[in-house]
Amino acid sequence: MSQHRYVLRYFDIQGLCETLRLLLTASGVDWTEEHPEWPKEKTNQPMGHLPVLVVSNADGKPELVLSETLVIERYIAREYGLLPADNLAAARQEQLRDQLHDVGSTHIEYMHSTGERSAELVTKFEQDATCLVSVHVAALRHNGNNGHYFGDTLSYVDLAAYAFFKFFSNAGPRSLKSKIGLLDYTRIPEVSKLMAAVEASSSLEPYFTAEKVNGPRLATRFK
Ligand SMILES: N[C@@H](CCC(=O)N[C@@H](CS)C(=O)NCC(=O)O)C(=O)O
Repeated sequence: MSQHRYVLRYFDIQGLCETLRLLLTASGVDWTEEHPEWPKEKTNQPMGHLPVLVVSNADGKPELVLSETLVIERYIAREYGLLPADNLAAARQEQLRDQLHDVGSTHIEYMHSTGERSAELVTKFEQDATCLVSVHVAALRHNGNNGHYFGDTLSYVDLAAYAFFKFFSNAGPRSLKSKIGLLDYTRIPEVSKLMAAVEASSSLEPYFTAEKVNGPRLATRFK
């Protein structure tokens, strides 16, 4: 069992945090979530934004208050064996994860954009999402199309991809909606298999049980 306890601070939405929630659950660590009052609590965060992970020792004494989504994810994934110790093997996962993050970021930027920039982002989303699907399908096939990206167990990129495709399976906003169909995993057999494998993981049972009890989180606030 872990020496550490964790508090995840974020808003009560999927947003940037669903991969992290999956990682913390799959790791079987002691973690809870808090939703700070915003913007009242903004200046109390080390970098002025969320997510933040408070890492405490077994006695509950805070050791580190960590910011930046991808850094937090990798700290947890490395700590609990969801990223391999070998740097090259880890980099293979991280490049796939960053590609997912980039397409997600384009979507977020699109939600705040108007006019010409908005049209540019629709084109960018289409190009990048098309590339992403071909890269991820190739990676899943390369691993024997067994529902995992690497080997035959759950890993960091499995969880990140699960969160990503689940996010986009909710109805998309405005004109990006027509492009979001590119990421409809029910039409991509390799990704459907991944989604089923993640949902069948016993280590994630608390995550899926909580989702049933609490209902799925809102995909985004930016309507
Ligand atoms: N680079 C940061 C970005 C974090 C970020 O933009 N967080 C947003 C929520 S998704 C936030 O805190 N917004 C409220 C604010 O900045 O006041 C990360 O990846 O963690």
